[in-house]
Amino acid sequence: METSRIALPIGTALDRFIKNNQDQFQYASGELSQLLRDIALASKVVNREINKAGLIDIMGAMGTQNTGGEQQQKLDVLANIRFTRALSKGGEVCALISEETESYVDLNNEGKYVIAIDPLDGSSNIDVNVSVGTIFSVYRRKSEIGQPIAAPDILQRGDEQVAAGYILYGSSTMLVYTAGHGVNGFTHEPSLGEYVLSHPDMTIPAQGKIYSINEGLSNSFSPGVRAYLQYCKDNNYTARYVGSLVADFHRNLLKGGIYLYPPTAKDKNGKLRLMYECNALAFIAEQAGGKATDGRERIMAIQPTSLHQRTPFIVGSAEMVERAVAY
Ligand code: FDP
Repeated sequence: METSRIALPIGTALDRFIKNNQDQFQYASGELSQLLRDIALASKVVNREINKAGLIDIMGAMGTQNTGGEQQQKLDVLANIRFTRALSKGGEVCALISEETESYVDLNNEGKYVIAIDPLDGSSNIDVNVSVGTIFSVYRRKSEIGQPIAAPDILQRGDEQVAAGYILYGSSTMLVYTAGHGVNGFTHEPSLGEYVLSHPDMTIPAQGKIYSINEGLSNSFSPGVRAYLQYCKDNNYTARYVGSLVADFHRNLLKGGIYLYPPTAKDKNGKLRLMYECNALAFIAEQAGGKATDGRERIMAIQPTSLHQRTPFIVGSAEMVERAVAY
């Protein structure tokens, strides 16, 4: 009898995959792969906490606000602590930009990398057992190692990312990342506590039938956005909107579709953050064959001028994004 019939292979674990593909990392010297492993480990801890939400007292608001003036949830704060701790202990990161902290966190002058992270995205979905995510971008520092970090280390364009990814805490937990050589997805195997390669070489269909947008805000969309939404309806597209960016992005990546968060009356520049939400997803989208724009230029070409800058965001299947921009 074939051995694989009595003992199914578990596949390639994330650690093994990273080691086998070490040469795909720019400036491969081991630190970047260690950093990814640190993120993966912290995400497993966060995953464990999220799974217990409802049983222990970690749901609900902290009573504090984040940089955007939004209510911080206990799990937001917890996730921020977990990722900050993991990344500061590793020693590879010199600075950390997070949705949860006003300024960047200065970690270790010897570190080679700068991380921008939204530790827990979609926080309004935490209390109701709907998918949430973590989004991260990795940049190489520009200043000399050993020196204090400076503005050019922090305010880098998306095009300068050396790796980016997200973790989706959904019906299963997945980690999806790119280091600039395609996109690979790993599913968390809870009994082993390992991420296992489940979605090698992910590509997004050039055209899909799904559009994702908070249409409740449509009264304040521009005529162009409204016309595009009408086009979607006229062509029998299907509307899908979880309200958790990672979940909406992930679904469209797998099935083909478009996600839009345009300017609104409340958020004149859109709601989403360039540095720790849009850039990472734009990098993944482009690596998978899709597109990401603010309606005028590629997301990754935008030069950030502040840490918590917002941007309109249109991302997904290439042909759908092109059409939306034409409107
Ligand atoms: P949330 O406010 O719940 O954290 O980035 C924030 C975000 O969620 C995204 O995850 C989500 O796609 C979007 O905001 C939802 O915004 P709306 O409620 O305005 O649709």
